[in-house]
Amino acid sequence: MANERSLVLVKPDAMQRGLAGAVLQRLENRGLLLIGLKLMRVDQDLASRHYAEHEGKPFFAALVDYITSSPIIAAVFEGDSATSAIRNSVGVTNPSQAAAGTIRGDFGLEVGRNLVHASDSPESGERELALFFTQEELVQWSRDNERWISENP
Ligand code: IDP
Ligand code: MG
Repeated sequence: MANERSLVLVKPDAMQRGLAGAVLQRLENRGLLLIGLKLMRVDQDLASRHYAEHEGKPFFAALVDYITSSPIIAAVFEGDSATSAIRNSVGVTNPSQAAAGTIRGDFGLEVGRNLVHASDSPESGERELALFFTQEELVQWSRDNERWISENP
């Protein structure tokens, strides 16, 4: 799907460890277009809505505690195949299994401290970004060097 949009969260552990810049830089470096960015706290209500699919699972309470425990950075990236590109850069859910070179594989060890959230489908991306951003907060812009990032900009 052309011009997919994906929600990325720099989770509390990455914030506490001073890794926000490193996380965002890896996605920016790939050529994904940043169209939304904010530093914020996630409250219980937002956490429950964002992670609704995990309600009832054994780790749900710990997950809500984790995501609400410190400020996070919410970001929206746009691009062709943005969802899979970002998920590949993020690595698999459990950092101990994540490939070296991925964010989780390079910076994490445990599933409950896996540094970053990334939408798992274009549909999830649209649902999730609407929880974190208003339409007015998303910035439509284009880069002067787009043709050096995309063959068909
Ligand atoms: P994802 O973040 O790679 O998409 P999901 O399966 O959607 O992974 O799980 C959402 C989040 O819930 C994970 O990123 C992780 O923080 C947490 N989580 C998932 N599975 C476990 C678990 O088995 N124990 C503790 N936390 C978990
Ligand atoms: Mg997920």
